[in-house]
Amino acid sequence: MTATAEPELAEHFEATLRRNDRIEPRDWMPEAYRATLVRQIAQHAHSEVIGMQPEGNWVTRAPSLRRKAVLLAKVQDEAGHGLYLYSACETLGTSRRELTEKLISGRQKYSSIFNYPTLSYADVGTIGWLVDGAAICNQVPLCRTSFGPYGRAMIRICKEESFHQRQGYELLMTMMRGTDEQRAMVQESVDRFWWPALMMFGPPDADSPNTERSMAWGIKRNTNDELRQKFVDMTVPQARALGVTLPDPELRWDEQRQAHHFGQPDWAEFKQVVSGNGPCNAQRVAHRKRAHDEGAWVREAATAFAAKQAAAAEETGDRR
Ligand code: FAQ
Repeated sequence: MTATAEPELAEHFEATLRRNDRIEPRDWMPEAYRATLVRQIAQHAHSEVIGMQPEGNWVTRAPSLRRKAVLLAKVQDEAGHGLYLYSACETLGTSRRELTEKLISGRQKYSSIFNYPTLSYADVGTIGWLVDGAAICNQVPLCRTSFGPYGRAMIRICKEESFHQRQGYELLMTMMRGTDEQRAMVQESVDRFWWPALMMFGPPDADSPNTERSMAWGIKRNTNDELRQKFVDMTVPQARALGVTLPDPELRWDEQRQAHHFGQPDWAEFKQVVSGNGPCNAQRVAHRKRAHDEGAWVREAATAFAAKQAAAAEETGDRR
């Protein structure tokens, strides 16, 4: 059998992308495509796992049993999303252990949004509404991403994120129907989360080094600015229905573009946060490292149990 030459494999890869078919783990792929996917999927997985912390902060202080049960379920869903995504990375030859080590040693990123503190219970609702809302805008197109395991994981994740978004909106709506103090809590929370939510989509297209190539490979289906615009257009009527003001004096409907005009987030702050200098970066990573260290005995026990079972199965097989 003769080995297929690389130009032929590359042509097969390109033809698959042109047909809008999926690339699967055993298919040949350029190393840079593989590396880009591992970078993006790992960053996404880390975001889901670190993203459990800000809301987890309110589990013990949720105001009712119902709210506590909903919040616990939501936080657990995020852990599940992390696992689907780490598994997608494993199909590319990178283990979850390796990725976790990179996260806790600060060599891999996670979403900037989770470096902001959750100061009031209203933040649970705002995260559901704005953060999960932004996540859905960004992730629905990723269901059509060119790498099969990533796209399939995203389909399931998006279904759950859309439930999360609704629970956040319902929580805020309940608070807005409450007392003046509750309404003020919601507004204060929205004021803090609006700009960081816009930053979740990444730098403006002109400053995004990865977008062009990721779009050509069908990993990303839209640019950062396109998705940010979509999010603003989707959120403005929701804010109106809720009765909150979005803290952007430039925000207005642009009749000509049939889209909202909006101001720019503080990109210098974004750079600080993604370089590890956000308000909670050190705390988030230290917490993740502590949980990882404290779980070492569980991993060791599971490995020893699996080895014992394999040895027992081998022995039974030998006797047959
Ligand atoms: N935060 O060239 P680009 C969630 C980095 S999940 C931190 O534009 P790209 C669910 C970027 O990695 C939220 N870093 O990069 C939930 C790159 O760095 P590098 C996470 C950021 O990849 C809800 C550099 O800047 N979602 O919220 C950020 O083409 C509630 C240059 O940027 C995903 O990960 C940022 N915001 O586009 C959980 C979705 N933006 O590695 C709990 C998948 C950019 O070159 C509670 N990811 N960077 O040094 C994506 O769609 C893309 O990776 C983008 C960035 C759009 C985030």
